Amino acid sequence: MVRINRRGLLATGLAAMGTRAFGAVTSGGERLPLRPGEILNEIPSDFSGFSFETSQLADPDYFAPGDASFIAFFRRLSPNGVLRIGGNSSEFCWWKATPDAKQPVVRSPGQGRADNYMPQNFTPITPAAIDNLRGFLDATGWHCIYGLNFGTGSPERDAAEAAYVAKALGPRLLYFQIGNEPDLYKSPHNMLRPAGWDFPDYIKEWTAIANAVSARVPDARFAGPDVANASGWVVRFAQQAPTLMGKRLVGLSGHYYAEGPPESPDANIANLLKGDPRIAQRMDQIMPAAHAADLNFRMTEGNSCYRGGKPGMSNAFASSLWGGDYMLDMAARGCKGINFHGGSGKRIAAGLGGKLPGARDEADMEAARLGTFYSPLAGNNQEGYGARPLFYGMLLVQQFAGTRLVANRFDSMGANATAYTARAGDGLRVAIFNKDMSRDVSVAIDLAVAKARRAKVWRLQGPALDATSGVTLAGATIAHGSADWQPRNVESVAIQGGLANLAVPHASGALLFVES
Ligand code: BDP
Repeated sequence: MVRINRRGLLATGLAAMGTRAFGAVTSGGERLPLRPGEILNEIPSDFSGFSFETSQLADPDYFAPGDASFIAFFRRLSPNGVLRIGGNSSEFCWWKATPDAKQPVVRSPGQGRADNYMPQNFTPITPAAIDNLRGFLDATGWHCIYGLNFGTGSPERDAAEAAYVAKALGPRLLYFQIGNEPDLYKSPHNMLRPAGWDFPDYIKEWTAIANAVSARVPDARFAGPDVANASGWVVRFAQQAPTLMGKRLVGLSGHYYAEGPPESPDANIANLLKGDPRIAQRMDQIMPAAHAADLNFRMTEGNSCYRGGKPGMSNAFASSLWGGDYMLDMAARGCKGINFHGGSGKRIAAGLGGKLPGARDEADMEAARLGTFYSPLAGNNQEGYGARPLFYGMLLVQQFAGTRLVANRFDSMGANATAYTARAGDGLRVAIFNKDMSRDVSVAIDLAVAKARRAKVWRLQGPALDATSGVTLAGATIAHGSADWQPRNVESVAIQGGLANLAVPHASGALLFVES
C-alpha cells in the first residue's frame, strides 16, 4: 500500500529517497521542480466516468448494446470507466417489475411548490432497461454504480429492484448507492424529509434499506452517502457505516458543483477558472476519515454549474480547462474517481421539477435537447453523439489512468496556472492548465531526476474560453458519431541540461509525455 500524502505536505525521508529540491529558473520563466518520490495517489484505471439520471432508463433503449455511437464515445474516453446512475430522478423512479405492476402511492410535500427542484413525477424502470444496460456495459467495458430510491422508496421495493439489477448486471455492477444528496432532503428545494431530520435519522433509514437489499442480494455491496455538500456527513458515514454493514461497505462518495445557480451573474467563466477553496476544505475533512476506514472516496456526481449548467460556460472551452484541472486536483487530494453528470436536457429538466433555468433562448433549448449544458456528451441514438468541450479535458486526464501522481513544487509566479506530475512506467506525464485569461506562462520543467531523453506534447486548445465548438486535443477534434480521434499535432520538446521549457499560452492546456 502506497502512503498517500496530502498535497503540499512534504513526505518525511524525502532526502533519503534521493530527491532534492530542483531550483531551475529560466529568465522570467515559471518553475516546475518535481518530487517524484512523494506519491500523492495511484490513479486507478477506472478513474474517469459519467453520471446519468436514473430516469434516462425510462427509455429502455437509452443504454443499449446496439447504440454504436454512444458506445464509441464511452470507449473513446476509457476502456474501463464507471457509469453512475442516480441523481434527483432516482428519488422518484419506481421498479415496475411486471407490466401490470402499480405505481406506489407516495405523498411528497414538495409537490406544486415553485421553489422545489425535485421531479415530483414518477418514472417507471423496467427489467428491459436493466437487461439493455448490461449489454451496453459489456459493449463499452464499463462498470456501473446503481442508485436506489431512498426519498420515496421502501426497503421492500428497493430490495426487489436491487435483486434484479444485481442479477442482470452481474460483475458489471460495482455497488449500490441508496439516496441522492440526502444532506439536502430537509431543504425547501427538496423536501423529501421534514425540517429537523438529520444524519442520525438518515443512517437509521439507510441501514434498514441496505439490510433489506442484503437479504435479497447476498453479495450486495454499498457506497455512500452521495451527499451534495456536507463533508461532515461523509466523515460520519465513514465512521458508522462500516460498523453497521461490515465488508459490504466498499466506498465513500460525494458530489461537487462548482458554480450555480445559472441565473446568478457570479456563475461565470472567470469565477469558474479561479478555483474553489471548498474543494480543499472538503477533501481535508474527508480523506483522513477515508484512510481511517480504509475506504476510497469517489466524486460520483458533479459539474461546472448546478441546475443543468450554464450555456456559454458549462458547454464552452472554459469547461475543458476547468474539468481537467478539477479532476487532477481531486486526484492529487486522494480521490479515486470522478463522474461528470450529464444526459438529455429533457431528463435533467424533469429531474429539476421541469426547470432548466440556464436556457435563455431557442438555441439554448436546442443545445439542451442534445445534452444539458454541462453534459460531456451531446446527442441521442437517432442523431448520433458528439463530444462537448468538457469531454476533451476528460480525455486529457485519461492519459493519467494507471499512473502514480507525484508531488511537484510548481511556482506559477502569480499566474492562474496549475501543474500535475505523474510517474507512468519509466516515464513521466506533466499536465499544465493555464487557466489565466491573459498571462502566458513559460515553464521550466526539471526532468533531471527522470533522466529524460525525449518529450512530446499534446495541446488542449479552443478558439476562446466561451467558444462552444472548435476545441482540440493534440490538434484534433473528436469526430461526431464515430468518436474517431487521433493526435494530429505532436510537438517535440527539447530537453537541455535536464530542463524542458514549455510555453503554455493563456487559456490553454498542455500534456507532456516524457520518456526516460
Ligand atoms: C444535483 C442532482 C441532479 C441535478 C443536478 C443539477 O443530483 O439530479 O441534475 O444537481 O442541479 O443536485 O444540475
